[in-house]
Amino acid sequence: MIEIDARPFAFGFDAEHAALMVIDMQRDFIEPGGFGASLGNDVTRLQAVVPAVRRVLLAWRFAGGLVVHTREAHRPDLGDCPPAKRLRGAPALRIGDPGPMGRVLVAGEPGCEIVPALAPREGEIVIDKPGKGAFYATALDELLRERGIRQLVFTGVTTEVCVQTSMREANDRGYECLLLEDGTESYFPQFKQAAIDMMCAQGAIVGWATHSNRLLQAMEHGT
Ligand code: C5J
Repeated sequence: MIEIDARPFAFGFDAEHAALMVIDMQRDFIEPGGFGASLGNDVTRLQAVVPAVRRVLLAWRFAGGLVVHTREAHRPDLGDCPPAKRLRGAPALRIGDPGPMGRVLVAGEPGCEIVPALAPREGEIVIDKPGKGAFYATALDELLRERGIRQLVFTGVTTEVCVQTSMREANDRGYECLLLEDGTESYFPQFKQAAIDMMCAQGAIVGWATHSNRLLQAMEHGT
């Protein structure tokens, strides 16, 4: 167990039983022409965290740890996309519509893929999830439990939507969750800050937050 300086207090990192979560680092959220942009968002904010996530991903792979990537991805027939989700709001492109990177958030389409800098490697778990949370309607919990995972280190986008929802789901299932503040981003800086503050409040009611350098230092030196 290694103590990592974190909010709201030190996180006891247990590398043997920890997995790295890379949430929805998909072209549809991060690149121009995708779902995020179709909702009127500035995607460059999200692009800025790719290097920090990559540094952690490479270190995690080097250490031989379990990596889990998620994608917000629907079946081509959209049978797993409730109308309440597809018809929400007035985006320029809805889920399933053809766009510059193929059908929006549909499995197998170019926009649904993870950005090349973070592309999954053989042996890493890739979870396609129809909801915002990584545990809803997926086999994630079983996959983690059968590998003895008890702690999850979170990176990815967006902080207050899929990252926060997944962290809350994980916390309710008994996992200890550590969020890397510089490895997550939102289209709205105030929402990122508020989401992290809320999750760390009340004695880490949902989890802990730290900077990726502190995790990397702990992984490298055990301090
Ligand atoms: C959103 C996500 N924001 N991955 N998805 O719709 O956060």
